[in-house]
Amino acid sequence: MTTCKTQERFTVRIILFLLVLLCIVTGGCGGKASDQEETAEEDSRIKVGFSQLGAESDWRSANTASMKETFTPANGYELIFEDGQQKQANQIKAIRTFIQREVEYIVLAPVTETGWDTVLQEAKDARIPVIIMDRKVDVQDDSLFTCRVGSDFELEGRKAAEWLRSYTEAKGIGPEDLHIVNIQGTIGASAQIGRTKGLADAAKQNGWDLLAEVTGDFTQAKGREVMASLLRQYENINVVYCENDNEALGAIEAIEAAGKTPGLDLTAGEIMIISFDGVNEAALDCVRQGKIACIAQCNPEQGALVSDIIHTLEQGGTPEKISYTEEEIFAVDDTVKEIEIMGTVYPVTILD
Ligand code: GYE
Repeated sequence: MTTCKTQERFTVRIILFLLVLLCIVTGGCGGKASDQEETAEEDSRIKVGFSQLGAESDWRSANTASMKETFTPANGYELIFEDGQQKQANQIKAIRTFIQREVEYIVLAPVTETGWDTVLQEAKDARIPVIIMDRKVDVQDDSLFTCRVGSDFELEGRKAAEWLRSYTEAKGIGPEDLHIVNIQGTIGASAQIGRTKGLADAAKQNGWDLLAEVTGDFTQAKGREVMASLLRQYENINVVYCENDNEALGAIEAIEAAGKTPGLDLTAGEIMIISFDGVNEAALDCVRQGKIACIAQCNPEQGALVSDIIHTLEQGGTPEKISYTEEEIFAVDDTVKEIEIMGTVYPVTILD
């Protein structure tokens, strides 16, 4: 059904464009040629509604920028952008507005996984394809969205945990000597669910002491606040697993304010920080300084991938249901050169 509508629109656009072109060539329509060209160009733009979940982190700002840079009039798009400010209700409202405004595609970066069935059914009934970007949606019926572009968050978590396992093993630190706290992302967000699972599974398998899991909401302020309170609660924390870099920057502030040192030398009493994203320059600098030991990259450059999907759909094609972004692992210490997860080897990029 969706494909039919897309083809219809494609044909209408071509006819419109040819008609205007004919008018211009024959001079038959009167008026200025440039006005007609402009109208034709505006009519041929693909109307896209994008519901972004918020602006909580540097990753999010980079992701929004990637979308805005891609979905421009020069690239043949009209973009309607809505910021959900971390609230699912706002995102649902935005989707309903997009439907009313008869956009041709909806792009949704969902704040949490569940609760989307009704509104996505409404979009489907209106025959508007929905592309999920970044986090996942957990819906009863997968045909409620056309496809998803984003990261494999559990894999990111496993990579970070495997780096920690390899590093501490190489340094002769026993698993029972790792006392870890997890500053989680926004609860219920795929990036939180996957990264939390990656660590929890590894802790179980390796016999690590996972002291606490507390949300830091993916923000620097909350990361700082949560870390300060964890330090008061537990004396023996020596690893902090932050589910994004903004939280890590906040955790570093709290650790230093408590007179402790973020670093890689656990035997000297330093506290090791592990994190995700690798977008923020300040966080990458912290890696260079050893204040963050390892970052599992999360790639926010997803605008072009979404645009490719729309082009495929415009031509009547079927995009992959899920496309994952390519992601690296960053560290400064070269003890761990690569890690292996389920038979796949991932090299570690050493920053200098
Ligand atoms: O890691 C974090 C952001 O969903 C991948 O959300 C995204 C995460 C990202 O706030 O910084």
